[in-house]
Amino acid sequence: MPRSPRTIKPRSPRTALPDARRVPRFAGIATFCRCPRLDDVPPAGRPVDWAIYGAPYDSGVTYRPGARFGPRAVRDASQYIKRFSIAHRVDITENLSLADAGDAPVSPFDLPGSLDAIAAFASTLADPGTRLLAVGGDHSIALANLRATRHRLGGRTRPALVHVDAHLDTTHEVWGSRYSHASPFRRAIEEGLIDPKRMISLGIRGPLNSRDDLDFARAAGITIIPADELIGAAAPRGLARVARFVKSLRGAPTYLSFDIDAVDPAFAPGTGTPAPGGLSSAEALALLRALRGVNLAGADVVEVLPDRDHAGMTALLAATVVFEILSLAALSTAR
Ligand SMILES: [Mn+2]
Repeated sequence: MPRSPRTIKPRSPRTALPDARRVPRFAGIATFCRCPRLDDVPPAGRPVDWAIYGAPYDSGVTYRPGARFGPRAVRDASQYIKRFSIAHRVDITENLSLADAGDAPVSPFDLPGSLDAIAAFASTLADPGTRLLAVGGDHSIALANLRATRHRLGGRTRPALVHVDAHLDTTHEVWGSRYSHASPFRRAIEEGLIDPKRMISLGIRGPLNSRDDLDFARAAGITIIPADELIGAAAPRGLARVARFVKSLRGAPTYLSFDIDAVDPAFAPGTGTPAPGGLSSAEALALLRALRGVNLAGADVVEVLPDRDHAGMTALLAATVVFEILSLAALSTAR
C-alpha cells in the first residue's frame, strides 16, 4: 500500500466543475461529467483539450434498437463521476480543459448521411487541437468520430486503435448495407483512417455469423485478445500483453473505441447485442487502466441501451469508462 507521496501543489483547475457541496450532483441540467457546455467555456479555459459529445444514432443496429437514448442516459449517470483517479493519482480537471459539446445532428432514416453529418459536426468542434470523445449511439458512429479524428490529425498519420468489444465489427455488409454497427472497422481500414497492423481487439468472443469476419481481421493484421484471456485467473497475463502492445506504440496517436457489450451482460445488461462470457465491470476498468501511457487521439463509448438497463448500471459503467479514458488522457498531459 505505501506509495511515495507525490508533491501536490495547489493548481487552478483547467476545467471548472460546479462545487458538489453547493450545487448537488442531483440538481441542475446534466452535462457529461458536469463539465461546462462548450459555449460556456471561458477564454481562460481555452484551448479545449477534449470535447465530449453525444451521437444519438442507432439505425445501424442488427438486433435490438434503443441506443439512440444512450447519450442522454450516460449524461445523467455521469453526474456522479468525480475528478480524481486513485488508480492513476491524477485529477482530470487539473490537467485537461473539458467540455460537453452537445449532440451531433443525425437523421434516423439515413445512415451514411448521419455518419457524414456527425463527422462534419465533430471536425469543427472547439479548437483545432481539441480531441473528440463521442458517446453513442450504436457502434456505427465510431466511423464518423474516426473520420473527424483523422481529419484533425491531418497528414499521413493513421492512428493506432484499441478496440474493446465482444464482436470484431469487421463484417463486410449486412442486408446489403456497408454501414452498420457490425462494420465500422472494416470501413475505417478501407478509408485509411486507422492502421490495422497497430489495431488490437480486446474482449472478443463468439459465436460469429461466419468465419469471414475473423479471416478478414487476421489478414488485415489485427491483434485479437479474446475475453477468456482478460478475465479471472488469466487476466494478469492478458493485461501484460495489453501493456506490451501499448508500449510498442511508442506514444503514437491512438484511438480508443469501447463497446459496452465487451462487459458481461450480468454487469452491463443495457445493450443491444449482449454476449455472455465477458468481462466483469472490475475487469473492464482494470483493462482500461492497463492502457496507461497510451497517447489518446480520440475515443468513443457506445452501445448503451437504456431501455434494458434496470438500475442504470450500464449507463453508470459507461460514464465510468468515460472517466477512465479522461484519466488516461490526463496522465499524458500531467503537469
Ligand atoms: Mn461493437
